[in-house]
Amino acid sequence: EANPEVQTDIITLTRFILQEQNKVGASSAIPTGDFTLLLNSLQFAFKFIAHNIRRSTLVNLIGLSGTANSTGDDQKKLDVIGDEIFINAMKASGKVKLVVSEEQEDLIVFEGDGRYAVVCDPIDGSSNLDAGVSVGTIFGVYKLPEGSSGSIKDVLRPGKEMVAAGYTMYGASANLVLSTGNGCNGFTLDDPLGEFILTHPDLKLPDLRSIYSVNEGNSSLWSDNVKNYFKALKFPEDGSKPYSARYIGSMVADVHRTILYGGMFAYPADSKSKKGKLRLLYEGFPMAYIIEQAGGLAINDNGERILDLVPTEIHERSGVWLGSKGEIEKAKKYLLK
Ligand code: AHM
Ligand code: MG
Repeated sequence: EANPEVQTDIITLTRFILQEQNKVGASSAIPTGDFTLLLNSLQFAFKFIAHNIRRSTLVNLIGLSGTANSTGDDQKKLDVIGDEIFINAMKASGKVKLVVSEEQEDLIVFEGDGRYAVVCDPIDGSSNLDAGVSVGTIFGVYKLPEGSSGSIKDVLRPGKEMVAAGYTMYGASANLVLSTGNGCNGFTLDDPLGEFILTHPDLKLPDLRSIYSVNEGNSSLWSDNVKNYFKALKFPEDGSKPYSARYIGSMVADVHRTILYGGMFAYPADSKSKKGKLRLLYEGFPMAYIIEQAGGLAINDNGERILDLVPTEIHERSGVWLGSKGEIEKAKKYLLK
């Protein structure tokens, strides 16, 4: 008799992607075999980075007791390790022509005939690493235009042209949230099995939720519109309950919570960071893509749709406002006042 406690027919990431491709058919921007291989390399990078983050505390402890190395040094290493793991995995896939990484000043072009461009922040939120707080890898995938042999123009394109985007959050478990433009799905890494398992099919954010997520320490630097919006959440004029504040300081973790619980997340431009802090190409675009696919909205400080923006350089910054549809519509009213 089958044991009812053991699921014997689980949907792994690879199985899920194959199923999706059978649904969409060959007309998809993503040829079946190529994307499966690219995704395999992405999965491998996430597992490898997760593994290094998990053991980093132990490695640091050993280092501290035996050597003079400061923890800061070791943690810096993790940023570099994450970057190297990601780039090597993309190169090894044979399907990627170029990579843009937050950790690399210039784009990296590979030999060979890969037809994809991958943009990434290998370990986002790394200031949180020392405290064991969740961090994540953010990524987006473009298909190279016909005839391109790989140049910067292939990634200076609007985010809506991405064929896939997502992130992996390294928290209590490694959680991958992925979209190939056909909704948004969440997978959890089963460590001993070494597979990402579909645990959150067809993720959708609630349309409204009274949670705001922003670095309020910057509030004296905000524009009046931004100040007024957050003030209205805390001191509602209609006598309704004030909003709850939640801010982790890791974009991936703050966005992940926003997808699961609803609410809004923002990193606006301010008088010190005149263009905002977050990067458009590999932070703003992938997160906006995921949020829209989950039924939410993502705009910049001018109320423009983030996915319509066209970066003029690979490390360009942008104000970011994303989350539940109703909450971002409300924010937009204040931004455009
Ligand atoms: P990083 O790419 O250098 O890690 O910076 C990005 C991070 C985001 O994860 C997070 O939303 C933001 O910076 C937090 O910034 P702050 O410490 O100014 O609130
Ligand atoms: Mg980052």
